[in-house]
Amino acid sequence: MKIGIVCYPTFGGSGVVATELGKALAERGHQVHFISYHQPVRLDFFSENVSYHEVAVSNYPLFEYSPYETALTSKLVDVIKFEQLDILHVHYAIPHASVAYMAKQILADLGIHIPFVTTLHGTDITLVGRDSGFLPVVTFAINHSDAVTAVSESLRQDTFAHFKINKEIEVIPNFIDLERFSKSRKEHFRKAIAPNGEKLIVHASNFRKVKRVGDVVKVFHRINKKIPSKLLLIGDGPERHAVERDCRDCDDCMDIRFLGKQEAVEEILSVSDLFLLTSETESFGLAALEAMACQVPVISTNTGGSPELNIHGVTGFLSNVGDVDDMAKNAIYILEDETRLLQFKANALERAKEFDINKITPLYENLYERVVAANKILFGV
Ligand code: GMT
Repeated sequence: MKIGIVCYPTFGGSGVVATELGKALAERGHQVHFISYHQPVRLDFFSENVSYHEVAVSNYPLFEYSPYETALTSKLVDVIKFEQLDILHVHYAIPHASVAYMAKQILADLGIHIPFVTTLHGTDITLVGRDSGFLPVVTFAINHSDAVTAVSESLRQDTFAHFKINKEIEVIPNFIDLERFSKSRKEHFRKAIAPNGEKLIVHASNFRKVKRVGDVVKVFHRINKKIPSKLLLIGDGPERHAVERDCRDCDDCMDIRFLGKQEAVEEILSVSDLFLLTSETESFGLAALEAMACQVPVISTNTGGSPELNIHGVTGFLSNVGDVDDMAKNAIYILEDETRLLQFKANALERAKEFDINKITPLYENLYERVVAANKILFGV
């Protein structure tokens, strides 16, 4: 199949999922065309089945806000026409779903009928999409997608709750490449960070408000009082500066390290003992899945799709949003007993295996086949 993938190229979860899916599809023999305004971060290799098409964003002085949607639509029309794509898969509804709809209409005028699949990732529904400034467009674009997927049952329910949706939404969860995300021996790294055998606690995110990174630090203070530990914070984003500044005034400031954006997250996860995900809402929690694949148990909030991944008392624990005392209590329970910690680590890996990329990619392939077949019946092409 010839598949076009539209995504955000940044470190965000939707871009990572889109890129890893495209790579897996290419390995399975499909021709994959990525279309974005920047080369996706994980698209750092050459494959004869992968092409990248960059959208040039105009800086014409009249535009205070560059019309990215128009540029992306034109690029889609051009790539779909020239490369004769069979299907388009857009990740994150805003603005990709409405752009795909527009491109589809332009191409229909030219006698080219391409179907598109929209994957909802989370904040496009739970935060931004619900905003009245976006709602009518997002609703329309979802309803006019040829197929819609959500990354968890919770996100599927949220979409029906917040938008007037008249079509089915399939759940296809996030997935993990277990070859890349596996525990590797990085003891020298662990020794450098935790020279006295301290436990290593880790958090990774884009430091947006929704992640409540301040809670991560609060949970850490409580853990560190009982069990000597170090906290590693991976990633960057709008809240980092404030959180980092607050940490500088803390007694255990020297136990907290801000690592910024990291390519080889799996190497850090490999030496970690516990992952903290304190989000207000998390449609799936890809970062937690990456940790679990590296045998790191998870202390998370119980909102959104987190309970569909993190099994309370088995792979970690779930607490109410903001209940840092409960999170710390659960973290200490896992960390204070070495045998218990090892059991939680093993459980985390077993759970992660259920989201193996080799199990999930065929679900997308199957969806594409159904959508393309239905499109053929509709247009006789
Ligand atoms: O805020 C983020 O984590 C980024 C965001 C995105 O769309 O780039 O992530 C969302 O999509 C991920 C991939 O499907 C999910 O694993 C994350 O849970 C989800 N984030 C939120 O719902 C906050």
